[in-house]
Amino acid sequence: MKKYLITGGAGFIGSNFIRYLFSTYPDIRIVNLDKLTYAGNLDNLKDFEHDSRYRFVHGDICDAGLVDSLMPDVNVVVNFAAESHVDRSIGSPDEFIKTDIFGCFVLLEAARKHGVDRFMQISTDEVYGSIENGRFSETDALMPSSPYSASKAGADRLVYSYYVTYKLPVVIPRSSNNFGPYQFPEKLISLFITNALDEKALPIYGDGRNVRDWLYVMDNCEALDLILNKGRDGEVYNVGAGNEKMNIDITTQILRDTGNSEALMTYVEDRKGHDRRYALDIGKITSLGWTPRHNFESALSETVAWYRDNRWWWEKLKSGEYLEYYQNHYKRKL
Ligand code: NAD
Ligand code: TDX
Repeated sequence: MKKYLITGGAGFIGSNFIRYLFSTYPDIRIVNLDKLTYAGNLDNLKDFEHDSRYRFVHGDICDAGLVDSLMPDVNVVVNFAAESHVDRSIGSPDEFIKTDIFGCFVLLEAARKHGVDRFMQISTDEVYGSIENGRFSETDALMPSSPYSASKAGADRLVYSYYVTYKLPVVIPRSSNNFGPYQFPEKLISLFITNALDEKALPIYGDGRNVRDWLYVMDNCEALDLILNKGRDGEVYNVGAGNEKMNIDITTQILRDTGNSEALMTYVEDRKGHDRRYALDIGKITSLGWTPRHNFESALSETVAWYRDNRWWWEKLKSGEYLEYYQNHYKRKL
């Protein structure tokens, strides 16, 4: 039986992945280790709270004793735990270095000591840096440009080194920008949808023409599961959907779907070191048997509908520390 240690499972992608696993494989066990930072939220998995197949452990992946005590009971490790927001990494990088690099090291050491069948490190397309034309393939050089992406690149290569040096059976997916339900309202799509539903300004950085390849979180979950089961030891897999969109195009659809006018579009100071474009060659994962199944425009509309129907989930998140962060970062009131 597969017994997973999923770290960061109370966050956006981790919680969607746990939900996906339980609905796809009823006979599994999952231990979810999460520190519950501002981004971790037990509401994301409320329906599994009393499920005997599921155990939540409140703790830090940097805590070697705790991690070591969990490892004997699992045979698959999936590391989602990270500080994940580029803007926060520009303001205060410390936690990014601790969690994203050192935390990953702690997990690797315990996995090596106890032996696991699979160790999947959730990496990101941002490790390649920005690309004006063309697409990055898995063998391209890493040129990360924010403290966030640099810490993810460090972990990505550290994981690879455990394959080469210790033969730990690792796989490393590098996914593009995810969107969907349960995303903390600080990322472009979740922030803009929730602001638009409240008829608040949508703060667009710079000229709004930066490009990201948007991937619906459920498509990503299917890709991650395939990589976990069919990926070759030591290999990296790009995961993207080919949905290259400028930020202003996304903004326009969100305004349309929420019945708002373009008057909410507000141009603000650009992000420091703002990567212009991310684009991935996905030939490798496609030949493993995956293609994204969701159409971008309809998945975005469904996502807007989810946030409209689930105000209980996000309204309380946009208070307290969040308001302080928002005000300092955007230099404006929400
Ligand atoms: P998120 O910020 O929503 O969730 C991160 C989770 O990790 C939270 O539940 C948080 O409490 C937990 N966490 C943070 N520090 C921890 C620690 N020290 N110990 C234990 N738990 C800790 O992030 P997300 O958007 O779901 O991203 C998940 C992973 O996927 C990250 O590794 C991120 O780098 C990667 N990724 C994200 C995207 C994206 O578009 N969101 C794209 C590619 C890769
Ligand atoms: O308020 C905003 N205004 C704005 O114009 C925010 C939050 C973002 N943006 C722009 C910046 C980017 O060009 O939107 C684009 C997307 O920004 P984010 O949602 O912050 O995502 P990004 O910086 O691309 O990083 C994301 O994708 C890769 C995730 O946060 C990472 O965790 C993942 O690795």
